[in-house]
Amino acid sequence: MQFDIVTIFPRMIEAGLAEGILARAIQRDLFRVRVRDLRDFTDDRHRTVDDVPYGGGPGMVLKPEPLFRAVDAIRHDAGEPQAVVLVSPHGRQFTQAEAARLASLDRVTILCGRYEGIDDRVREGLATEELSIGDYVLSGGELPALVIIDAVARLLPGVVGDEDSVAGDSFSRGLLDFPHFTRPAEYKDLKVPDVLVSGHHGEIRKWRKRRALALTLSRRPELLAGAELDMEEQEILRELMEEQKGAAHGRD
Ligand code: 9D3
Repeated sequence: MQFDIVTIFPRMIEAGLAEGILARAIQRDLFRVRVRDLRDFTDDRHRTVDDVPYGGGPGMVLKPEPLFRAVDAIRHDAGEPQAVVLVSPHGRQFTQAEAARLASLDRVTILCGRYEGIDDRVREGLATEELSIGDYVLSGGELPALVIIDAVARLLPGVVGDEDSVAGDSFSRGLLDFPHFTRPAEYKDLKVPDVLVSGHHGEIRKWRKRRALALTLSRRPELLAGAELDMEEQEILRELMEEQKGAAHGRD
């Protein structure tokens, strides 16, 4: 898989890919990221990427021509991208399902905005989709692009060493994770649950299921609608919901 990223801050993208699992995967050529500096596609001496908005108002708007030319260069070097993602606060919310969809493609281009906005013809005539990473205001699209690359790359074969850990990932299964512990078994009066220390693998598996389900039920109950639960998990969930009901009655 290859990502092509268009940005006025290439070093922000490079810095985000220089450490950890993603850096290692790139070194091993498990996926590629080519970062394009938007200013390389300007045609004036000052390498101008923005201009004042038509109709007036505060702030500057990214000009369309450098972005169209950057994607032309990507097409020329690597062929037609299967997705041209405009990262923008107006986009559809990026989720684990969107990550899985993008991970099935082999060429994804991401356009990062800055300033107050981007000339809307980029959305209309260049991007194939628009994605947001959540409802908060950031200074630009570079961090969202890194978030998308990270979530997508983790789904590519070999990127995360332990495939089981990807399959078991909270949002892949549609549940929050169970609590984790390591040694020592007791620290500052805080104890690791006995069952985990016991070595009874059947009991441990069941405890983890119960804790993952209980946490999901209390913090993110809406996730349960889409979760894939085995028979044992369905049974545990019924028990937890009964306990909750019991507690609710006890309150009044
Ligand atoms: C002052 C301009 N803003 C009005 C509230 C609009 C605006 C434009 C551009 C706000 C933020 C940005 C920069 N953000 C992104 O490009 C962005 C983003 C985000 O801010 N939050 C969540 N996901 C994303 S994806 C791209």
